[in-house]
Amino acid sequence: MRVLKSFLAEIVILLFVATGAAFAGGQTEVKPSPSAPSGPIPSLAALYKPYFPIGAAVGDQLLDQEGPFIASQFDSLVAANDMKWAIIHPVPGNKPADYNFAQADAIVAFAQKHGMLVRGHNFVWHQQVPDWVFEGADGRPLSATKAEVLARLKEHITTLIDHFRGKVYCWDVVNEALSDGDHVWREDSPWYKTAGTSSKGDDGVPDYIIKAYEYARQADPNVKLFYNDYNIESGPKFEHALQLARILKAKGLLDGIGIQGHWQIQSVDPEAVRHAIDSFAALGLQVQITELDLSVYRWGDDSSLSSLPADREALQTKDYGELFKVFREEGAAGKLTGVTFWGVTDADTWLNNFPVGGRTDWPLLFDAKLRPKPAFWAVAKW
Ligand code: 9MR
Repeated sequence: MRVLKSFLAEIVILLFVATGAAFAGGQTEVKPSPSAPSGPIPSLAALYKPYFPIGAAVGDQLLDQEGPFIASQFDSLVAANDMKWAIIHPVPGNKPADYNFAQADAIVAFAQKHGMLVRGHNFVWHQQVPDWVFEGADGRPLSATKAEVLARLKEHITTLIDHFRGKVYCWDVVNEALSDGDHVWREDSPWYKTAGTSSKGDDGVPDYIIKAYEYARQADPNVKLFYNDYNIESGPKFEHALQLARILKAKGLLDGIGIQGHWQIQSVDPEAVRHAIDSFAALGLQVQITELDLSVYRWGDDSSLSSLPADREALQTKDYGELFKVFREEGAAGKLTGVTFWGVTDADTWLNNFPVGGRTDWPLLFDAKLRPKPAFWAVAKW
């Protein structure tokens, strides 16, 4: 029976791949799908208006280069890097000169001009945070007291929320604080090392996490506060995220969960994603997909392709189509309130440098020349 099942499954895959190859129009070259109408392409933002905003992670340079295209396809933006601590607050202090708002302000101004939403990303992360945040008076790494670290955190969060008040509607307050391994918390984070102990009554949640949400709530009770992480749709990390969400929600400190959505073709499970969205929504939280991309390499595969093979493109098309079916259903049910792609085209994806430096990947809906890929049509036509 099992043999028959796997034989049948193989036939289905072969059929799909064959159709996909025809669909993609050849071995390596990417052509519009036969179902793609000629002429201007539809706007994803317009198509998805009844469901949720469609966002993209950008930098100010990308907006300079591709502004009109981005404004035509998306109705929400997030700064891929420009609101992160290392960029926006590179040196100690709280004078205007200690902050670098220029790039982030350019993104916000663009969004306002085009009537787009802006997500804020992020206050607390173990990456892209300067060493000075954790240095004590002696200047040694990680020698700051917990009180010093928390005071800096409060100043930073309050300044950013004040600066972007009314312009940024939600913030990823804490990003990726959960461990990928057996432990619950990411213990090698400088935040955990300096301010990771937990106060009585906080259910073991590290103080820096609780405090970050408290400072943000105090600074603006109207801005929506998110916890954002990857791989939280299944496995132990899902359970840990659910528990953290429950605790923060019970304290009145959390409004939403960001499931990042850095997935790979063939291994993403849309039904697991649906289950995770349902589970977080059942806590009374909004849920967003915040950093969507679908690598054409399986996790752990460090080979390098020089062009996108038709079979992988077909699988990517299928996965995007299935994911967005779930997204529309969850959006219509009021549970999913946003989907943001981590980049605009395959030319500007972070995956061209990760996990293999310099390797080309094709994880997004538009190719390097801004042409819609078959995956675009799987998302745009249903
Ligand atoms: O896209 C960002 C890339 O340009 C930076 O080099 C990188 C630094 O680690 O961060 C990328 O964005 C990350 C996001 O802020 C949080 N989730 C994972 C994203 C990809 O690394």
